[in-house]
Amino acid sequence: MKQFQPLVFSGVQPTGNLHLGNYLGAIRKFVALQDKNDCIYCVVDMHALTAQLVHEDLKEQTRSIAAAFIASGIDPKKHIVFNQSAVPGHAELAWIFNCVARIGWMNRMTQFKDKAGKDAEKASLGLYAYPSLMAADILLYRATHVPVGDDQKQHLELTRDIAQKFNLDFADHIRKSGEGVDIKVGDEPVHAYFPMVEALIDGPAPRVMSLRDGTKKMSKSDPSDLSRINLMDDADAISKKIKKAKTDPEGLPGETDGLAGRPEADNLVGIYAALADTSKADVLKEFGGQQFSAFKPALADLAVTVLAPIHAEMRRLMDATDHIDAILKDGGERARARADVTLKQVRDIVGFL
Ligand code: AQP
Repeated sequence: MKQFQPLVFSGVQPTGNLHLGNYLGAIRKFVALQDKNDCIYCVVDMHALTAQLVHEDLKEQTRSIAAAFIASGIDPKKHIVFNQSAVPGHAELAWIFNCVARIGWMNRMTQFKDKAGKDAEKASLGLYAYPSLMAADILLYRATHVPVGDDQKQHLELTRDIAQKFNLDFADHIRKSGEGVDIKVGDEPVHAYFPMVEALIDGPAPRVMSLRDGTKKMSKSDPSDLSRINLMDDADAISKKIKKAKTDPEGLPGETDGLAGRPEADNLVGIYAALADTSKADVLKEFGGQQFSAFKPALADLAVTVLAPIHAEMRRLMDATDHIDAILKDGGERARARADVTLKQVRDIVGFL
């Protein structure tokens, strides 16, 4: 019986300095998945235009994300690393998905509401349609698994909705094309062209929060640099930011229940657990009962140990522009070859002559 080939796909926007949230929520998972999976990792430069049209240096930012992927350990020979705009199929499939997706679905997207702010009328149409392009990014390769941070969960659900509607609306055409796969959605058998993607959002820090406010996501666009640890921060900056991180007056609890209602403490313990590749419960076994004055230096040391080699390699790669460009060009060609197969079949299914 025909099945979807397992394939991991994910992307990162070249919209500023990568931070610890991007690393723990996404890039580190990309690295872990590459041993046992076929993976495609994309610098989503077309998405970068959605919230801000003109960038100081989008090309340089694009290279820096590719450098971060490689410095973190992604093997661009074994897998594909490329920038989205190198494969025109992303835009073409996104158009078809714009016609599949319903306005009501888009209106529910919380990221649009957050990013558009109070004056949504002035937001770009691109920002509104962002999730449709994201669905196209993933489904252009008929990817089955998507490692992302928790903030992308809703967009992944929308990707499944788009795939499901496409599969049902074009069911007869898919059958005729001979390219469909029999799957089950819940208990329902469906003859699908696009798989139901699975979001990989696990680990102790699926949503890393701001160091200044434990209720806000750590984000590139936060005006306060003290709110995040950037991958390009040196050891001194990392230690300073962790030292200044907001906490509450209590010490660390012995068990995870004691983190409830303490967002800053929960965040720092989660970061430690993720960096040490352990659980929050194990971190609290070690540090429970101690004050933040003892925990913060240990966290800073750990963060520096993990991030310093990545930082150094990123710096080296950022000076080797030709090397990064060659990796992206090669990845773009390989991605395009795969995308063209899907596009040819989708055009046939949709009925384009
Ligand atoms: N705070 C976070 N915790 C865990 N994961 C996160 N990600 C982002 N922030 C966190 C994950 O990083 C991947 C790439 O994100 P992106 O750059 O494509 O978009 P984003 O989610 O919009 O990232 P930022 O940093 O918040 O940027 P701005 O400020 O520009 O909006 C995704 O997998 C995301 O889940």
